Amino acid sequence: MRTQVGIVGAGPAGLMLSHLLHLHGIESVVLECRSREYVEHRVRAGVLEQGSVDLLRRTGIGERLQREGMRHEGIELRFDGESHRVPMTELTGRAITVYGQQEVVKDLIAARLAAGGSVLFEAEAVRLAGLDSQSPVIHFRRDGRDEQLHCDFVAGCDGFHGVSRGAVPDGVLRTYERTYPFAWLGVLAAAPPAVDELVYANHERGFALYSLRSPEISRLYLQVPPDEDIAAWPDERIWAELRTRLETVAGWSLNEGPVLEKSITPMRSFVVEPMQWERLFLAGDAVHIVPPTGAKGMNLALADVALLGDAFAAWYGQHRTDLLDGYSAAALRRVWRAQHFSWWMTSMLHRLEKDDPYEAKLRAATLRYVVTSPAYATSLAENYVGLPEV
Ligand code: FAS
Ligand code: PHB
Repeated sequence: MRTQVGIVGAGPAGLMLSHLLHLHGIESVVLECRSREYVEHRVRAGVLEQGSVDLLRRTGIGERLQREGMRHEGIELRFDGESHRVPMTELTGRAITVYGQQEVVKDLIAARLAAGGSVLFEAEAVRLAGLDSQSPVIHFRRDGRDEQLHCDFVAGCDGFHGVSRGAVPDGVLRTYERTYPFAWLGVLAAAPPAVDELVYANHERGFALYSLRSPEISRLYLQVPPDEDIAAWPDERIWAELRTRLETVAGWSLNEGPVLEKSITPMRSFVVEPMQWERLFLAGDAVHIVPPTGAKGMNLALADVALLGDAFAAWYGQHRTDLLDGYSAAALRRVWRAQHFSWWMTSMLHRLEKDDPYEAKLRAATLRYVVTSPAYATSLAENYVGLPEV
Protein backbone atom coordinates (compact mmCIF):
# COMPACT_ATOMS: atom_id res chain seq x y z
CA MET A 1 0.00 0.00 0.00
CA ARG A 2 1.13 3.56 -0.62
CA THR A 3 -0.20 6.93 0.49
CA GLN A 4 1.05 10.44 1.20
CA VAL A 5 0.53 10.54 5.00
CA GLY A 6 0.32 7.32 7.00
CA ILE A 7 -1.63 7.89 10.24
CA VAL A 8 -1.42 5.50 13.20
CA GLY A 9 -4.52 5.66 15.39
CA ALA A 10 -8.20 6.47 14.81
CA GLY A 11 -8.82 8.58 17.88
CA PRO A 12 -9.72 12.28 17.69
CA ALA A 13 -6.18 13.19 16.56
CA GLY A 14 -5.76 10.65 13.79
CA LEU A 15 -9.27 10.99 12.41
CA MET A 16 -9.28 14.79 12.45
CA LEU A 17 -5.87 14.88 10.76
CA SER A 18 -7.09 12.54 8.04
CA HIS A 19 -10.15 14.75 7.55
CA LEU A 20 -8.08 17.96 7.38
CA LEU A 21 -5.67 16.40 4.87
CA HIS A 22 -8.63 15.32 2.75
CA LEU A 23 -9.90 18.91 2.71
CA HIS A 24 -6.50 19.93 1.34
CA GLY A 25 -6.57 17.16 -1.26
CA ILE A 26 -3.85 15.19 0.51
CA GLU A 27 -4.18 11.40 0.68
CA SER A 28 -3.88 9.52 3.95
CA VAL A 29 -4.51 6.07 5.36
CA VAL A 30 -5.51 5.63 9.02
CA LEU A 31 -4.46 2.39 10.74
CA GLU A 32 -6.50 1.53 13.84
CA CYS A 33 -5.80 -1.61 15.88
CA ARG A 34 -9.28 -1.79 17.42
CA SER A 35 -12.62 -2.40 15.74
CA ARG A 36 -14.86 0.43 14.58
CA GLU A 37 -17.44 -0.68 17.16
CA TYR A 38 -14.86 -0.41 19.94
CA VAL A 39 -13.54 3.04 19.13
CA GLU A 40 -17.03 4.45 18.57
CA HIS A 41 -18.18 3.31 22.01
CA ARG A 42 -15.10 3.98 24.14
CA VAL A 43 -16.26 6.43 26.84
CA ARG A 44 -13.72 9.18 27.43
CA ALA A 45 -13.75 12.95 27.29
CA GLY A 46 -16.86 15.06 27.31
CA VAL A 47 -15.96 18.75 26.96
CA LEU A 48 -15.08 20.63 23.76
CA GLU A 49 -13.33 24.00 24.01
CA GLN A 50 -14.64 26.84 21.85
CA GLY A 51 -11.69 26.36 19.49
CA SER A 52 -12.49 22.66 19.01
CA VAL A 53 -16.15 23.42 18.29
CA ASP A 54 -15.07 26.10 15.77
CA LEU A 55 -12.67 23.62 14.12
CA LEU A 56 -15.33 20.92 13.79
CA ARG A 57 -17.85 23.40 12.42
CA ARG A 58 -15.57 25.11 9.88
CA THR A 59 -14.41 21.75 8.55
CA GLY A 60 -17.95 20.46 8.02
CA ILE A 61 -18.18 18.07 10.99
CA GLY A 62 -20.40 20.23 13.15
CA GLU A 63 -23.93 19.32 12.05
CA ARG A 64 -24.83 16.76 14.80
CA LEU A 65 -22.67 18.67 17.27
CA GLN A 66 -24.84 21.74 16.58
CA ARG A 67 -28.00 19.66 17.17
CA GLU A 68 -26.97 17.53 20.12
CA GLY A 69 -24.06 19.36 21.75
CA MET A 70 -24.91 21.31 24.90
CA ARG A 71 -23.40 24.81 25.11
CA HIS A 72 -22.36 25.69 28.67
CA GLU A 73 -21.46 29.22 29.78
CA GLY A 74 -20.25 28.44 33.28
CA ILE A 75 -19.06 25.81 35.73
CA GLU A 76 -19.65 25.50 39.48
CA LEU A 77 -17.04 25.07 42.19
CA ARG A 78 -18.44 23.47 45.34
CA PHE A 79 -16.51 23.44 48.63
CA ASP A 80 -17.03 24.07 52.36
CA GLY A 81 -20.78 23.69 51.88
CA GLU A 82 -20.77 26.57 49.39
CA SER A 83 -21.63 26.71 45.71
CA HIS A 84 -19.85 29.22 43.44
CA ARG A 85 -20.52 29.66 39.73
CA VAL A 86 -17.66 30.74 37.47
CA PRO A 87 -19.46 32.73 34.69
CA MET A 88 -17.00 31.77 31.94
CA THR A 89 -18.80 33.30 28.95
CA GLU A 90 -19.50 36.54 30.85
CA LEU A 91 -15.76 36.72 31.65
CA THR A 92 -14.34 35.61 28.29
CA GLY A 93 -17.03 35.79 25.62
CA ARG A 94 -16.38 32.10 24.86
CA ALA A 95 -18.10 28.90 25.95
CA ILE A 96 -17.62 25.13 26.11
CA THR A 97 -19.82 22.47 24.53
CA VAL A 98 -20.57 19.17 26.23
CA TYR A 99 -20.44 16.45 23.56
CA GLY A 100 -18.92 13.03 24.21
CA GLN A 101 -15.58 12.15 22.61
CA GLN A 102 -17.13 9.02 21.16
CA GLU A 103 -19.65 11.23 19.31
CA VAL A 104 -16.77 13.23 17.80
CA VAL A 105 -15.12 9.97 16.77
CA LYS A 106 -18.37 8.67 15.21
CA ASP A 107 -18.84 11.91 13.25
CA LEU A 108 -15.25 11.87 11.99
CA ILE A 109 -15.36 8.21 10.95
CA ALA A 110 -18.65 8.79 9.13
CA ALA A 111 -17.20 11.80 7.32
CA ARG A 112 -14.04 9.96 6.31
CA LEU A 113 -15.88 6.93 4.98
CA ALA A 114 -18.46 9.10 3.20
CA ALA A 115 -15.60 10.89 1.46
CA GLY A 116 -14.07 7.57 0.42
CA GLY A 117 -11.32 7.90 3.01
CA SER A 118 -9.21 4.93 4.03
CA VAL A 119 -9.61 3.99 7.72
CA LEU A 120 -8.41 0.42 8.28
CA PHE A 121 -9.79 -1.07 11.51
CA GLU A 122 -8.23 -4.05 13.32
CA ALA A 123 -4.97 -3.08 11.61
CA GLU A 124 -2.20 -2.88 14.22
CA ALA A 125 0.95 -0.90 13.44
CA VAL A 126 3.86 -2.96 14.77
CA ARG A 127 6.90 -1.06 13.50
CA LEU A 128 7.78 2.24 11.83
CA ALA A 129 10.81 2.12 9.54
CA GLY A 130 12.70 4.55 7.31
CA LEU A 131 11.56 7.60 9.26
CA ASP A 132 14.86 9.28 8.40
CA SER A 133 14.37 8.53 4.70
CA GLN A 134 12.02 10.08 2.13
CA SER A 135 9.79 7.01 2.13
CA PRO A 136 8.97 5.76 5.60
CA VAL A 137 7.13 2.45 5.98
CA ILE A 138 4.54 1.46 8.57
CA HIS A 139 4.60 -2.28 9.14
CA PHE A 140 1.20 -3.46 10.32
CA ARG A 141 -0.80 -6.64 10.84
CA ARG A 142 -4.34 -7.16 9.55
CA ASP A 143 -6.33 -10.41 9.26
CA GLY A 144 -3.29 -12.31 10.48
CA ARG A 145 -1.14 -10.99 7.61
CA ASP A 146 1.92 -8.73 7.69
CA GLU A 147 1.39 -5.66 5.53
CA GLN A 148 3.26 -2.46 4.74
CA LEU A 149 2.09 1.09 4.21
CA HIS A 150 4.62 3.20 2.27
CA CYS A 151 4.20 6.94 2.72
CA ASP A 152 5.90 10.35 2.59
CA PHE A 153 5.25 11.08 6.26
CA VAL A 154 4.00 9.24 9.36
CA ALA A 155 1.64 10.86 11.89
CA GLY A 156 1.83 9.08 15.25
CA CYS A 157 -1.66 9.56 16.70
CA ASP A 158 -1.75 6.26 18.56
CA GLY A 159 -2.19 7.44 22.12
CA PHE A 160 -0.07 6.91 25.21
CA HIS A 161 0.33 3.15 24.68
CA GLY A 162 0.96 3.30 20.93
CA VAL A 163 4.13 2.38 19.02
CA SER A 164 4.98 5.73 17.42
CA ARG A 165 6.75 7.45 20.30
CA GLY A 166 8.94 4.37 20.73
CA ALA A 167 10.06 4.59 17.10
CA VAL A 168 12.19 7.64 17.88
CA PRO A 169 15.80 6.61 18.57
CA ASP A 170 17.02 6.71 22.17
CA GLY A 171 18.49 9.99 23.26
CA VAL A 172 16.31 12.16 21.00
CA LEU A 173 13.27 12.67 23.21
CA ARG A 174 13.20 14.54 26.50
CA THR A 175 10.47 13.31 28.85
CA TYR A 176 8.68 15.45 31.43
CA GLU A 177 6.37 13.56 33.79
CA ARG A 178 4.40 13.80 37.00
CA THR A 179 2.14 11.10 38.46
CA TYR A 180 -0.49 11.92 41.04
CA PRO A 181 -1.26 9.93 44.22
CA PHE A 182 -4.88 9.37 43.13
CA ALA A 183 -7.02 8.24 40.18
CA TRP A 184 -10.53 8.98 38.89
CA LEU A 185 -13.35 6.48 39.02
CA GLY A 186 -15.65 7.45 36.13
CA VAL A 187 -19.33 6.46 35.93
CA LEU A 188 -21.78 6.75 33.03
CA ALA A 189 -25.33 6.48 34.38
CA ALA A 190 -28.82 6.47 32.86
CA ALA A 191 -29.91 9.26 35.17
CA PRO A 192 -31.08 12.76 34.18
CA PRO A 193 -28.36 15.15 35.38
CA ALA A 194 -29.43 17.14 38.43
CA VAL A 195 -27.20 19.99 37.23
CA ASP A 196 -27.36 22.45 34.36
CA GLU A 197 -23.58 22.98 34.34
CA LEU A 198 -20.58 20.94 35.45
CA VAL A 199 -19.97 20.83 39.20
CA TYR A 200 -16.40 20.42 40.48
CA ALA A 201 -16.49 19.52 44.19
CA ASN A 202 -13.64 19.63 46.70
CA HIS A 203 -14.74 17.62 49.74
CA GLU A 204 -12.74 16.51 52.76
CA ARG A 205 -13.12 12.93 51.49
CA GLY A 206 -11.86 13.89 48.05
CA PHE A 207 -12.75 15.32 44.65
CA ALA A 208 -15.97 14.64 42.75
CA LEU A 209 -17.23 15.90 39.38
CA TYR A 210 -20.80 15.97 38.14
CA SER A 211 -20.83 16.15 34.35
CA LEU A 212 -23.33 15.01 31.74
CA ARG A 213 -23.72 13.62 28.24
CA SER A 214 -27.39 14.37 27.46
CA PRO A 215 -30.65 15.25 29.32
CA GLU A 216 -30.89 11.53 30.10
CA ILE A 217 -27.26 10.55 30.75
CA SER A 218 -25.02 11.68 33.61
CA ARG A 219 -21.22 11.37 33.72
CA LEU A 220 -19.71 11.46 37.21
CA TYR A 221 -16.24 11.04 38.65
CA LEU A 222 -14.79 10.29 42.07
CA GLN A 223 -11.23 10.68 43.27
CA VAL A 224 -10.00 7.25 44.45
CA PRO A 225 -6.58 5.91 45.52
CA PRO A 226 -4.19 5.41 42.57
CA ASP A 227 -4.25 1.61 42.55
CA GLU A 228 -7.95 1.21 43.30
CA ASP A 229 -9.70 -1.92 42.00
CA ILE A 230 -13.05 -1.18 40.34
CA ALA A 231 -14.36 -4.41 41.93
CA ALA A 232 -14.19 -2.59 45.29
CA TRP A 233 -16.81 -0.14 44.01
CA PRO A 234 -20.25 -1.71 43.62
CA ASP A 235 -22.83 0.77 42.31
CA GLU A 236 -24.34 1.39 45.75
CA ARG A 237 -20.95 2.42 47.13
CA ILE A 238 -20.35 4.74 44.18
CA TRP A 239 -23.68 6.50 44.61
CA ALA A 240 -23.22 6.77 48.39
CA GLU A 241 -19.80 8.40 47.97
CA LEU A 242 -21.04 10.72 45.22
CA ARG A 243 -23.89 11.82 47.46
CA THR A 244 -21.49 12.48 50.34
CA ARG A 245 -19.12 14.58 48.27
CA LEU A 246 -21.70 16.41 46.12
CA GLU A 247 -24.79 16.86 48.31
CA THR A 248 -23.22 19.63 50.39
CA VAL A 249 -25.58 22.47 49.53
CA ALA A 250 -29.05 22.76 51.09
CA GLY A 251 -32.03 21.58 49.08
CA TRP A 252 -30.13 19.87 46.30
CA SER A 253 -29.67 16.15 45.60
CA LEU A 254 -28.23 14.17 42.73
CA ASN A 255 -30.20 11.75 40.53
CA GLU A 256 -29.20 8.09 40.63
CA GLY A 257 -29.86 5.55 37.88
CA PRO A 258 -28.53 2.35 36.28
CA VAL A 259 -24.74 2.45 35.86
CA LEU A 260 -23.96 1.88 32.17
CA GLU A 261 -20.17 1.93 32.44
CA LYS A 262 -17.57 2.43 35.17
CA SER A 263 -13.79 2.55 34.94
CA ILE A 264 -10.72 3.88 36.73
CA THR A 265 -8.31 6.25 34.98
CA PRO A 266 -4.85 6.92 36.39
CA MET A 267 -3.79 10.55 36.63
CA ARG A 268 -0.55 11.73 35.08
CA SER A 269 1.05 14.74 33.47
CA PHE A 270 3.36 13.78 30.63
CA VAL A 271 5.11 15.50 27.73
CA VAL A 272 7.85 14.40 25.39
CA GLU A 273 9.82 16.91 23.38
CA PRO A 274 10.23 17.38 20.51
CA MET A 275 6.90 16.26 19.01
CA GLN A 276 8.61 15.31 15.74
CA TRP A 277 11.64 13.44 14.43
CA GLU A 278 12.58 13.38 10.75
CA ARG A 279 9.42 12.29 8.89
CA LEU A 280 7.50 11.27 12.04
CA PHE A 281 5.10 13.78 13.60
CA LEU A 282 3.52 12.94 16.96
CA ALA A 283 0.15 14.34 18.11
CA GLY A 284 -2.31 13.97 20.98
CA ASP A 285 -1.90 11.43 23.74
CA ALA A 286 1.00 9.82 21.86
CA VAL A 287 3.09 12.76 22.99
CA HIS A 288 1.33 14.41 25.95
CA ILE A 289 -1.12 13.48 28.71
CA VAL A 290 -2.92 15.76 31.14
CA PRO A 291 -5.00 14.93 34.21
CA PRO A 292 -8.63 15.29 32.99
CA THR A 293 -9.51 17.92 35.63
CA GLY A 294 -9.10 20.70 33.09
CA ALA A 295 -10.90 18.81 30.28
CA LYS A 296 -7.94 19.39 27.97
CA GLY A 297 -6.93 15.97 26.61
CA MET A 298 -9.10 15.68 23.54
CA ASN A 299 -8.91 19.43 22.86
CA LEU A 300 -5.11 19.37 22.82
CA ALA A 301 -5.19 16.43 20.39
CA LEU A 302 -7.40 18.42 18.01
CA ALA A 303 -5.24 21.54 18.37
CA ASP A 304 -2.10 19.55 17.50
CA VAL A 305 -3.53 18.19 14.27
CA ALA A 306 -5.00 21.53 13.27
CA LEU A 307 -1.38 22.78 13.18
CA LEU A 308 -0.16 19.60 11.48
CA GLY A 309 -2.86 19.74 8.81
CA ASP A 310 -1.82 23.29 7.87
CA ALA A 311 1.84 22.27 7.88
CA PHE A 312 1.29 19.34 5.51
CA ALA A 313 -0.87 21.55 3.27
CA ALA A 314 1.97 24.09 3.03
CA TRP A 315 4.48 21.35 2.23
CA TYR A 316 2.40 19.64 -0.46
CA GLY A 317 0.88 22.85 -1.81
CA GLN A 318 3.81 25.28 -1.82
CA HIS A 319 6.74 22.99 -0.94
CA ARG A 320 7.16 25.06 2.21
CA THR A 321 9.02 23.29 5.00
CA ASP A 322 8.79 26.05 7.64
CA LEU A 323 5.48 24.95 9.19
CA LEU A 324 6.51 21.30 9.34
CA ASP A 325 9.91 22.27 10.77
CA GLY A 326 8.17 24.50 13.34
CA TYR A 327 5.31 22.13 14.25
CA SER A 328 6.70 20.90 17.56
CA ALA A 329 7.62 24.36 18.88
CA ALA A 330 4.25 25.78 17.88
CA ALA A 331 2.27 22.88 19.38
CA LEU A 332 4.27 22.85 22.61
CA ARG A 333 3.29 26.43 23.47
CA ARG A 334 -0.35 25.31 23.81
CA VAL A 335 0.64 21.96 25.31
CA TRP A 336 2.54 23.57 28.20
CA ARG A 337 -0.21 26.11 28.83
CA ALA A 338 -2.68 23.21 29.10
CA GLN A 339 -0.23 21.19 31.21
CA HIS A 340 0.01 24.03 33.72
CA PHE A 341 -3.74 24.64 33.81
CA SER A 342 -4.53 20.93 34.22
CA TRP A 343 -1.97 20.60 37.02
CA TRP A 344 -3.31 23.76 38.70
CA MET A 345 -6.97 22.64 38.54
CA THR A 346 -5.97 19.17 39.79
CA SER A 347 -3.91 20.54 42.68
CA MET A 348 -6.66 22.97 43.69
CA LEU A 349 -9.48 20.42 43.71
CA HIS A 350 -8.01 17.15 44.98
CA ARG A 351 -7.07 16.20 48.53
CA LEU A 352 -4.22 13.89 49.31
CA GLU A 353 -4.71 10.88 51.53
CA LYS A 354 -2.18 12.19 54.05
CA ASP A 355 -2.77 15.84 53.29
CA ASP A 356 0.08 18.13 54.18
CA PRO A 357 -1.57 20.78 56.42
CA TYR A 358 0.28 23.61 54.67
CA GLU A 359 -0.77 22.32 51.23
CA ALA A 360 -4.36 22.04 52.44
CA LYS A 361 -4.30 25.68 53.54
CA LEU A 362 -2.87 26.79 50.20
CA ARG A 363 -5.62 24.86 48.41
CA ALA A 364 -8.34 26.49 50.51
CA ALA A 365 -6.84 29.93 49.90
CA THR A 366 -6.69 29.31 46.14
CA LEU A 367 -10.33 28.18 46.02
CA ARG A 368 -11.37 31.23 48.02
CA TYR A 369 -9.37 33.53 45.74
CA VAL A 370 -10.86 32.02 42.55
CA VAL A 371 -14.42 32.68 43.72
CA THR A 372 -13.75 36.19 45.03
CA SER A 373 -11.30 37.64 42.47
CA PRO A 374 -12.68 38.43 38.99
CA ALA A 375 -9.10 38.43 37.69
CA TYR A 376 -8.39 34.92 39.00
CA ALA A 377 -11.81 33.65 37.90
CA THR A 378 -11.08 35.05 34.44
CA SER A 379 -7.78 33.20 34.39
CA LEU A 380 -9.57 29.93 35.14
CA ALA A 381 -12.30 30.71 32.61
CA GLU A 382 -10.03 31.63 29.71
CA ASN A 383 -7.99 28.46 30.16
CA TYR A 384 -11.08 26.28 30.52
CA VAL A 385 -12.91 27.56 27.42
CA GLY A 386 -9.58 27.47 25.58
CA LEU A 387 -7.19 30.26 24.74
CA PRO A 388 -7.63 31.46 21.15
CA GLU A 389 -3.89 31.57 20.60
CA VAL A 390 -0.95 31.00 22.92
P1 FAS B 1 -6.52 8.17 21.58
O1 FAS B 1 -5.90 7.35 22.67
O2 FAS B 1 -7.92 8.65 21.71
O3 FAS B 1 -6.48 7.37 20.21
C1 FAS B 1 -5.36 6.58 19.85
C2 FAS B 1 -5.86 5.46 18.96
O4 FAS B 1 -4.73 4.73 18.49
C3 FAS B 1 -6.73 4.48 19.71
O5 FAS B 1 -7.95 4.29 19.02
C4 FAS B 1 -5.91 3.21 19.75
O6 FAS B 1 -6.71 2.05 19.67
C5 FAS B 1 -5.03 3.36 18.52
N1 FAS B 1 -3.76 2.63 18.58
C6 FAS B 1 -2.92 2.50 19.63
N2 FAS B 1 -1.85 1.76 19.28
C7 FAS B 1 -2.02 1.42 17.96
C8 FAS B 1 -1.27 0.66 17.04
N3 FAS B 1 -0.12 0.10 17.38
N4 FAS B 1 -1.74 0.51 15.78
C9 FAS B 1 -2.91 1.09 15.41
N5 FAS B 1 -3.69 1.81 16.25
C10 FAS B 1 -3.24 1.97 17.51
N6 FAS B 1 -9.74 13.75 28.29
C11 FAS B 1 -10.59 14.73 28.67
O7 FAS B 1 -10.46 15.86 28.20
N7 FAS B 1 -11.60 14.47 29.58
C12 FAS B 1 -11.78 13.20 30.10
O8 FAS B 1 -12.68 12.98 30.90
C13 FAS B 1 -10.94 12.15 29.70
N8 FAS B 1 -11.14 10.88 30.16
C14 FAS B 1 -10.29 9.87 29.74
C15 FAS B 1 -10.46 8.54 30.17
C16 FAS B 1 -9.59 7.52 29.76
C17 FAS B 1 -9.81 6.10 30.22
C18 FAS B 1 -8.51 7.83 28.89
C19 FAS B 1 -7.54 6.76 28.47
C20 FAS B 1 -8.34 9.14 28.44
C21 FAS B 1 -9.23 10.16 28.86
N9 FAS B 1 -9.09 11.49 28.41
C22 FAS B 1 -9.92 12.48 28.80
C23 FAS B 1 -8.08 11.84 27.49
C24 FAS B 1 -8.55 11.42 26.13
O9 FAS B 1 -9.77 12.02 25.84
C25 FAS B 1 -7.44 11.76 25.17
O10 FAS B 1 -6.91 13.04 25.42
C26 FAS B 1 -7.85 11.65 23.73
O11 FAS B 1 -8.39 10.37 23.53
C27 FAS B 1 -6.60 11.88 22.88
O12 FAS B 1 -6.90 11.55 21.59
P2 FAS B 1 -5.80 10.82 20.68
O13 FAS B 1 -4.52 11.53 20.82
O14 FAS B 1 -6.44 10.68 19.35
O15 FAS B 1 -5.54 9.41 21.35
C1 PHB C 1 -16.53 14.66 31.19
O1 PHB C 1 -17.70 15.09 30.99
O2 PHB C 1 -16.18 13.51 30.87
C2 PHB C 1 -15.52 15.57 31.82
C3 PHB C 1 -15.82 16.91 32.00
C4 PHB C 1 -14.88 17.74 32.58
C5 PHB C 1 -13.66 17.22 32.98
C6 PHB C 1 -13.36 15.88 32.78
C7 PHB C 1 -14.29 15.05 32.20
O3 PHB C 1 -12.74 18.04 33.55
